Amino acid sequence: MHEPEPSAAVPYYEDMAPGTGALPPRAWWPASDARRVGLGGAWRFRLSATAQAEDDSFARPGYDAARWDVLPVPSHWPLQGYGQPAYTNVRYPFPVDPPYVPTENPTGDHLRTFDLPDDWPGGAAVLRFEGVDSCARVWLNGTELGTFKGSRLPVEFEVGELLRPQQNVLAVRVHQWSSGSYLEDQDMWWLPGIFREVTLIERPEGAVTDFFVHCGYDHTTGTGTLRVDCEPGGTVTVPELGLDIPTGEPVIVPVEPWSAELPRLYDAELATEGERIPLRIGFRTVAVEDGVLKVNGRRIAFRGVNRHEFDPDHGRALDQETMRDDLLLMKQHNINAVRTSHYPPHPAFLDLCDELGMWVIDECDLETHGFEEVGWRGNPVADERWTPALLDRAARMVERDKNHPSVVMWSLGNECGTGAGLSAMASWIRERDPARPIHYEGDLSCADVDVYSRMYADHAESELIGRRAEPPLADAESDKRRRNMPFILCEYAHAMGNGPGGLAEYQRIFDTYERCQGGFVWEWIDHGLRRRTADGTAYFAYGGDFGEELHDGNFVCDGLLFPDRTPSPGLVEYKKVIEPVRIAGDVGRGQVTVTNRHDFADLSGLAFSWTYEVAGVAGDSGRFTVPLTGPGQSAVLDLPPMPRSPAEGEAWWTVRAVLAEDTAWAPAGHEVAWAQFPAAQRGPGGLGAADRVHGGAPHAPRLAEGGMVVLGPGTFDAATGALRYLAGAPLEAPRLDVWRAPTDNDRGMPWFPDSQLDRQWRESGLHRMRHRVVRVAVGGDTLTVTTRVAAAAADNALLTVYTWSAAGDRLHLDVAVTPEGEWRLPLPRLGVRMGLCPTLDSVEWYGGGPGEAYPDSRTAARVGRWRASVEELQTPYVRPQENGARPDVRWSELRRADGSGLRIEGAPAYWLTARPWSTEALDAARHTTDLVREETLWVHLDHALHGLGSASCGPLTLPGDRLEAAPAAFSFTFVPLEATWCVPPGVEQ
Ligand code: IPT
Repeated sequence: MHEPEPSAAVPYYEDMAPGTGALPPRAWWPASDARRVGLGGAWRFRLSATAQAEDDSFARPGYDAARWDVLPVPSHWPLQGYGQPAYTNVRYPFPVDPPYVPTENPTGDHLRTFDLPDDWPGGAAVLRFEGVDSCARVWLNGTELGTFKGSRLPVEFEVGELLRPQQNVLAVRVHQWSSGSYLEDQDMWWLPGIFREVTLIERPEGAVTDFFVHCGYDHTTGTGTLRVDCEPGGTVTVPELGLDIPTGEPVIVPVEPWSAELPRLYDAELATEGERIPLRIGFRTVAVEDGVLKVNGRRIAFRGVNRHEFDPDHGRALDQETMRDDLLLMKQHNINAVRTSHYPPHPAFLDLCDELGMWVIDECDLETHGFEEVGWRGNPVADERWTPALLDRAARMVERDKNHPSVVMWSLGNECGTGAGLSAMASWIRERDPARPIHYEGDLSCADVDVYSRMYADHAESELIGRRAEPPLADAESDKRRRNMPFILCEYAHAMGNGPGGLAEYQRIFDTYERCQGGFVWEWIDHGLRRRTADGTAYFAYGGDFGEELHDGNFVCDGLLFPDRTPSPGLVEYKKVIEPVRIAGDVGRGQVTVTNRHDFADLSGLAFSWTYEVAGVAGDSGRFTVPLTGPGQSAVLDLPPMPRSPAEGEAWWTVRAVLAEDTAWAPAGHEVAWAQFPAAQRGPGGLGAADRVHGGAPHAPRLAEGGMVVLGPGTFDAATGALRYLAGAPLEAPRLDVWRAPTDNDRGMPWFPDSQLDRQWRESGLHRMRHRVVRVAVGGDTLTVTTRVAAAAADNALLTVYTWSAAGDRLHLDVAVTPEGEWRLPLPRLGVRMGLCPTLDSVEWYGGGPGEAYPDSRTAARVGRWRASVEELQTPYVRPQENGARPDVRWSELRRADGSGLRIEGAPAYWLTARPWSTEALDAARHTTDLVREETLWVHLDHALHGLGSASCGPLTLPGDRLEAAPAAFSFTFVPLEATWCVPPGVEQ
């Protein structure tokens, strides 16, 4: 696989060839009875600014590195205080001049000595690197072993002859930039270093050189086939199946199959003369049949994510616990598939996928996206001089990962355009492993692949593809082939900032069309790097925070998890949208239909229960007995009779499906799916009798001294009509508000001006609306304030009439909005904003919760009585932006620690947002630490919000979730909960 020595003219780090001196690639196994020595830990380290600043004398035994620094291995040196990380998405951070790299080429010399354990047997041994970014040259005891590239791929060198019992000197020179960098233009931080383990592995006489477990499952007979090819030959035992067979010989036995849902593994052992290797075998067959991707004879549906390896402190140097945490979080959120974007993950991750159950598309460490910037001129995948490097990468991935049942597809790489190099990779892979389909997204002709894969295709196009009715390719043959392929969205629903919106609509398409076999949300986790302000407060840094000359800002923070692995509202929404059980209530019939949307599992692992809630308070509850319900089947369950008359309030059924027993990924009781449906509807806007606090007799407005109008608990400015005091407490009057701190999705795509709502909104002045008081009218029982809300330089406006009335201690506001003139853009929001006293810190509401929701991301919100502090209502998007809305709020109560406060009822129900800083401050902030508590609690009571969409890299907000300017009317009732509900400091009562 590896090429001979590079020509003298080009240094090894610029040679297109993959490297020198390495052993042929082979399978990875986590353990065997051969000895291993981990070489991680404290190494000596020296950083140079260029590749050739230092000679190689440091590699010789006896070199004194006592004055060098100490660096942990594995690590990325820019995250250990040497140089800086840098982020670009598509653009190379150096001139596109392949295969040459800048003279400024940070180069880290790594050095350590080690002794062999006393009982080290001698003989052959290999030195293995799991991942070094991006190019290394290695010496052991002064002898050069070779050079290599391919950052996320392993490499091994034979070292047995060079080892000594003590004081072995291992020297590794790592260059940040190499010819390999042209092949590694993934959208992520540029982070050099020895970032995965270095291990010394004994290779006894007769040890396994390599092995390939071929395992299939025949769903028509219920049998598995097993053949383990091994060099040298040996035996395979599978005690549970009573198997003890020679390698190379196939057997057929009845087995339970492996799937991501039921990850059945059989413990086995491979033994050759010199080595015993524990194996875990999963029987499954992957095939594309009749235009559908099937495993074990059944269509599967990906509910996936793209996973980069990331940790906010360690970059791509992940420990095993973090890998497991990722998978547990995925399983707990109903995710069943991972695309390893855009490189093979740490091999231990795939072991965990086998064990816990996950469909994996294993992607090669290859992306040349930056060539798009130069019209794809010089693209390595279209230049045969690079083909050996591409084949080397394909082989190192396939050989390493070929024994994992979880890996169901190979992916050639990401965003490389098209070229013969990709075809060469595909042919090699097909030949080596015909049992797995091949994926690559970047070639619309699908010449080399088995599935039609796209990224960010919008809903309408995905639906068309689902019908196999997409516009034809020019070449009829290719068109026919492609039209008969399964369709997946290898990236969709860009999870940047607040979003993605529109997940449920995608899921409907996946559930409707057999051809649409799901997709992979972009992406799993925000790659924000943890940094601290001068006073020690932590925040997450993104592109541009390290003085990069070129960067792509916070486009690196587009995950379903925050950098510290806290689930974002987007993940909670995704969990609900992809839940593997659909529960639908039919109150008329008194029944619930439960549909099993698993592909393999029946429902016996789940326990189903109901609760009956009135006005958000849980009443009776009970359990259902669910008959055996296979994948794709439904069961109809009977609801109990309605427990009580729902007269006292709005009544709801909640039906939940939870794990019946502990699993490897969550304890018994973990909620998998749920549904709510109303038992009866009461009162306007869902307000039941019990939800309303009764007022007394109506008040008439009266003029008071100081130019004020008093109406019940409200005191107004007679000239402007603004509410100045409520039950004696001053406030910022509620008034129309249409602005929000634009989300990343509002900002849209730099390359697509139509997607840039933020810019369009600002151009039309929605962030600087002025309120002209047209008329203040006091009459009868009401105070009516008519205003015209408009932006400078614009002639369109929102005519807004506030009508105030009062009864007892209740102050009531009706708002009527009428657009005037031409409104081409959707409104960010439509509601009122008011400023209250900041000590109102505790919020209780009856409505949707517990988390935030927006019009096109609200399936996870359930109706109930929820409670949160103001701080807990904030969602800390890495780049601050609109967040925190709670939907369908019938009433909310904001209270101080002493229990006094304000109750706000809505008719109809409203969106509640409360934050300790203004929209303007949120809009201006770049990092979470820019937000400082103000002396005002800003409360937004919105009648409507514009949806989120996922236009930061994908479809705009769908038409049904756009907030078009249109006449609207909505009401609020304000009820002070104590006479002294909010007294600002220094104000006498
Ligand atoms: C696509 C990339 O494949 C992925 O790595 C990431 O950059 C994602 O977009 C956006 O975050 S490419 C895009 C230009 C469609």
